[in-house]
Amino acid sequence: MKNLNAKVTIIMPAYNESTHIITSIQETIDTFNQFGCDYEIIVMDDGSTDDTYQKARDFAAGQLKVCVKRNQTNFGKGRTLKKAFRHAIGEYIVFLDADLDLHPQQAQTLFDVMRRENADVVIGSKRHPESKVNYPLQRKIISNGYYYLTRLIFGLPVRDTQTGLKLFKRKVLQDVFPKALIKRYAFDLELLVIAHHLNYKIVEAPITLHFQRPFGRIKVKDILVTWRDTMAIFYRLYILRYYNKKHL
Ligand SMILES: Nc1nc2c(ncn2[C@@H]2O[C@H](COP(=O)(O)OP(=O)(O)OP(=O)(O)O)[C@@H](O)[C@H]2O)c(=O)[nH]1
Ligand SMILES: [Mg+2]
Repeated sequence: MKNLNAKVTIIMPAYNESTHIITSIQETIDTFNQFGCDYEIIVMDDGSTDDTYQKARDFAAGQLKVCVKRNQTNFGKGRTLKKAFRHAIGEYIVFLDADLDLHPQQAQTLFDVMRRENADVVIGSKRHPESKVNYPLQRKIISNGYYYLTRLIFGLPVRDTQTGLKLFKRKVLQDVFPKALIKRYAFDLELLVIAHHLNYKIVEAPITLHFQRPFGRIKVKDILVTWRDTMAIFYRLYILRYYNKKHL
């Protein structure tokens, strides 16, 4: 990372992350200081109902490299990332979940893979053979089901689209975001489907995942809506050819 002579923007979407947010920002600062590259962190509160925003803002007051923004109401992660990207000035953009399931140190692996494989997008993947993951069986089943489904329909060259650590070259997001409709669910998938459709090279990297929440926040309703939104991407890609159209 030391000889990376371009700025990195880390976007951290946060919804009701009061318990983790300060450690999460601090760990990210420490990590990127260690990396020795130029960086900025954008924390984007997504209309949290707890004091995530206040905590982040107070903490960031003394920090030059951290900026905190917020949505007045809850938009969902996808729209939150898109909005944050408008403020980003880095050549490389890292999406990092605020719950610290994935330590920011792992961004190094993503940068290594990007360089080695000359990739445009590198995504952390729970299904990479070298990944160390420890998460509940129920989530594994959901994740497997989703993998086979998306593989079958979209032929994406990846085995896990959902993990909360991703690295993009700036150009990719500039091209992809305007085309994305970003329903609340299936947003990660839509970004990758469009990037793949535009012939950007997407590669997976191994991650180590420490599941912080004893019970994930996913409910049955979420799975059903994700299914619906996934089908909508299918429809737009193959039937409407929506992603081929020019979008401003
Ligand atoms: N659940 C949720 N997360 C959001 C939202 N907006 C932003 N986020 C952030 O998006 C990231 C991923 O959300 P998580 O709820 O951790 O999703 P997950 O990792 O798939 O699920 P968990 O197993 O519960 O951790 C976190 O940093 C959240 O704070 C939202 O509307 N809902
Ligand atoms: Mg999480």
